[in-house]
Amino acid sequence: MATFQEKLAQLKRNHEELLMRPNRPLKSTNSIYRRYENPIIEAQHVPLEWRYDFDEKSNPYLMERIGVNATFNAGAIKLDGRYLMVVRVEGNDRKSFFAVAESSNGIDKWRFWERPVVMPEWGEPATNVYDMRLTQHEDGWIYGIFCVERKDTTQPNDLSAATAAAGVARTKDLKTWERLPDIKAESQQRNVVLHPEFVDGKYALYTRPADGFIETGSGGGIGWALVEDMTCAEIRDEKIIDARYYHTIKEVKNGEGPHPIRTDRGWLHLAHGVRNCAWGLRYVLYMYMTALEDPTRVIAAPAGFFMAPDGDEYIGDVGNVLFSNGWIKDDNGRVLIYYASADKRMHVAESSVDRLVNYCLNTPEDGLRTALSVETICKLIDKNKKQK
Ligand code: M1P
Repeated sequence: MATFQEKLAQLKRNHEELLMRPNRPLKSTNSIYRRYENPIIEAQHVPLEWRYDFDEKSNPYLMERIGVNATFNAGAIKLDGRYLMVVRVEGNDRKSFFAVAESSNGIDKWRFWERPVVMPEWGEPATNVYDMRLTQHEDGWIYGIFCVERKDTTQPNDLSAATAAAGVARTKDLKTWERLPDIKAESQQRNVVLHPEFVDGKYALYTRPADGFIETGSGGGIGWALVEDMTCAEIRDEKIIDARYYHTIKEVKNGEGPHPIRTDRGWLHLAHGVRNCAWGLRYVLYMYMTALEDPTRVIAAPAGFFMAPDGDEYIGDVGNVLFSNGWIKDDNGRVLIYYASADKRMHVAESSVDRLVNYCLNTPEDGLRTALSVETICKLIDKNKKQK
């Protein structure tokens, strides 16, 4: 029988093997992006020190003491040549927290830093925090905006009643975080994202107004609001820039993903769209572009989804969900899209600015009626007939 020390050594070897596992690109099925074979961060990547008590006296069976359920919905940033993700780590107790993971190539060998992020509280302590969007703003700070969930005390008898607000923190190194006041808003807010540049001398926010915690209700889609000061931000004049629409992939709700990427042709956006079906809510990723001189003016809106769950990605805690709140543009134009499947684990897909812009500017828009979809296909057939 293996001794405690032998079992511990084996556990550490297995963990190290997982962390060092190389990943390889899959053949692209659409020439827009290519997925990678393995998820890049799973619950098992979380350091053993966070989960196991290594003391034989108190843990003779070498049991896992603090289980981790999922690692998903990560914000991403490239800092001093290092690829970093602020991962949403969810314990078996359903509480999410943030933890930074690092890779030297942005693809594989991701490793969590020694400790999770200790995020200072602001106001009424949150029950849960999640889905951080990172923005290196031209003011010199890196901002993290995330969902702050609290019990809705106005409905004491409904144990599922909650409120969502946008929490804000800023940092220079992802190690020390200064918590700022939550963004004031009339409606519930999730999926709030800070634009990387000043607009008219103000900070610009992508918003997602909602009547309730789950239902967006009268909230019409992805909104936009300008604020003077991130240390006391308030959403006042909010306008919808990317509306949800009947019988589209964003019929029920949508939300901005990571902050948009500046390109020569406009701002490149990644977002998620949600529709309902007999299986429940289906979350897919879609793209759109807005004008450089006016980031609220949509200049391209390719029809349908850009990425939807595939194979094992369907299965997890919340099936039929792809979600992305992080991507990184390299200096050579490579774009690494970090996305989570089924609220469970992180993946990467690779593309480039040129490809994504070409995809956005040349993919037909949604005609919103079946006859127009057929007309669009027929036009393409006719065009192809002329190619000899
Ligand atoms: O379960 C799917 C997603 O649901 C929520 O997203 P949204 O606010 O757009 O509905 C979030 O809880 C998100 O974390 C989760 O992945």
